[in-house]
Amino acid sequence: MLIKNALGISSSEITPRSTYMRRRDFLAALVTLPTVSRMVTTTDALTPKAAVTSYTNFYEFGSNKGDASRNSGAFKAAPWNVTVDGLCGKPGTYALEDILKPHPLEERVYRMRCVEGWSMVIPWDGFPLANLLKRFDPSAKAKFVEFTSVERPSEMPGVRRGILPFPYREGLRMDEAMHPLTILAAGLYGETLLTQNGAPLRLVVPWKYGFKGIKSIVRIRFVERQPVNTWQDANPVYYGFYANVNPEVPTPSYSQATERRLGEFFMRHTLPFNGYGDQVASMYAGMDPKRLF
Ligand SMILES: Nc1nc2c(c(=O)[nH]1)N[C@H]1C(S)=C(S)[C@@H](COP(=O)(O)O)O[C@H]1N2
Ligand SMILES: [Mo]
Repeated sequence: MLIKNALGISSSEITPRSTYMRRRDFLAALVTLPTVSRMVTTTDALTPKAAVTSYTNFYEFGSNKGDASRNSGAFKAAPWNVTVDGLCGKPGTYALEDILKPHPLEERVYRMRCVEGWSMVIPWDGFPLANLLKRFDPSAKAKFVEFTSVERPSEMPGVRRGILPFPYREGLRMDEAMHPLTILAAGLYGETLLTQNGAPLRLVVPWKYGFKGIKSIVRIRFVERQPVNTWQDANPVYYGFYANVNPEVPTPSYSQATERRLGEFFMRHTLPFNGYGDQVASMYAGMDPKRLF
């Protein structure tokens, strides 16, 4: 019997079956991912995998860092469908395998910065969002892209308690969505995503605060108007739409000038656009920097 994961990769092709079966008891469908290229955007050391997979924000499972790894036993990331619709010529609902098939995974080592003041360096396995969006033939009227996370009360204790206005939603302006640094990730550290990191498919936008990186995506919609993202909906004083990392603009609860890299003792200075300014700043020319948050 071949056991295939959501990506259609047979694990028994990669590891000896006995090892796989043993591992499977503990890790459900964690599977090694083949990647075709590597883009490293920082000389900073990688954050250890144990930290990346345990220090997470995923409010559908609770508001504490360990909640999504502890409280997600009932969550099923397969089978999985993604709907792409709105202002485009070819809307449709596709199985995850068909979403991923035309897009070979690349390793992208990105700095990540949460608005709470911590940061990480993560080797993602993903592909440019632009490549996916183009397949759906977005119309000229589409100015923004809206993303929606799965909402399953029976599998998600944070959803049952209504700790945020779910389903979790996010948005990007079309040029941000099409930017070559913007990826959809299906894995990290060479393995399929664990639930807590947004299995089976999540957004990664390295010049923005972490909350833009919406997890467990089920819908991508082309829209004309700027969408309302969940954190802005919950608390517009703290959270904006653009959420570009900006050390000059403090939020009511955190100065954004410095950050603590997980695993390090000393604080680091936060860089404008999280250090990606040379690649992305031109998209915001002429805009009020206050609005960038
Ligand atoms: N659906 C969903 N996506 C989400 C969140 C969430 O609560 N729900 N939290 C966001 C926040 S605040 C951060 S910092 C990143 C964290 O991603 P990581 O846990 O994989 O590092 O996920 C983002 N995506
Ligand atoms: Mo965050």
